[in-house]
Amino acid sequence: LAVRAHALQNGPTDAELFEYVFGGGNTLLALSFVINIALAGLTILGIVYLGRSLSDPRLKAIATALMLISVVSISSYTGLTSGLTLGVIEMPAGHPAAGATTAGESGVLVMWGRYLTWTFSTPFILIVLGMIAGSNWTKILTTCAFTIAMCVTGLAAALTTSSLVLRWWWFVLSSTFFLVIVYVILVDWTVEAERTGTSDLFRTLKLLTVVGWFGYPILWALGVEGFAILDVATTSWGYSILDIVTKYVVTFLAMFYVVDEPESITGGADYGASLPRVGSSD
Ligand code: RET
Repeated sequence: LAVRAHALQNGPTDAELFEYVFGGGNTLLALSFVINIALAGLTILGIVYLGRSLSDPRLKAIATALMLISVVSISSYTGLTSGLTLGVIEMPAGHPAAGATTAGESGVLVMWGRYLTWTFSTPFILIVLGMIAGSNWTKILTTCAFTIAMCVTGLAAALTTSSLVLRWWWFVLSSTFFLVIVYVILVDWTVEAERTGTSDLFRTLKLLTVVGWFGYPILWALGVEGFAILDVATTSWGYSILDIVTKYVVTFLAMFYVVDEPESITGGADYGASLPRVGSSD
């Protein structure tokens, strides 16, 4: 990491990268960052407004986890916008983008801040899904650990310049961790949501999450990090649009449900609810 940090320091500075993105000619790339700052900000305000009268601690925990997704996101996109979490790296021999130049330096633009910050945002998405399904903390924390492993190895895949084979080996490792998460969502949590009585909401969130999350490795493979079929601006828009679906759309769907049908999410006394279940006498 120290070597990597050194290499990134010897590349263009954050000020040079900011100038490259916002100095004209890269408007599309710039917009893909700024739009998400706006959407994350609006989502935070939306949660504050919708959740203003929540009283149950379990529902408050879900709303807080939802808010943290956008808190991480607004910080992530601020990092990309400022150029701080962008870098220019030279791809290894044999990579389709080997020999490319960006902002006067040899190499391609990597948005490494994206992979870094997913490490902090994706666990909150899984906490929300697991809590809505009424799962236990062993399974929830297992998925959190695997998403952290997935994102860190994804970061390694993006930043490895020593060998093309190792870049793709990191990709395989990351994808394996991803499949663990998909398994828990599709198998365990689907059954648990039925038992909890939240399967109507869970089915929608599951679809958006599983389909949306598969978009990320596909985009990685098609983008500049992988086969370099898509250019950087298109790749960035791809990630930004996936983020809109997997974060803000998921957040508002969950938030409306939490507010409209609180009793089905608290799941009753078995799940530590402090709200009495509607129609129950205890
Ligand atoms: C990478 C590349 C390596 C292989 C795999 C990946 C998966 C990334 C995913 C990211 C999800 C991000 C979300 C962010 C929202 O804040 C790292 C692209 C499997 C699934 C949902």
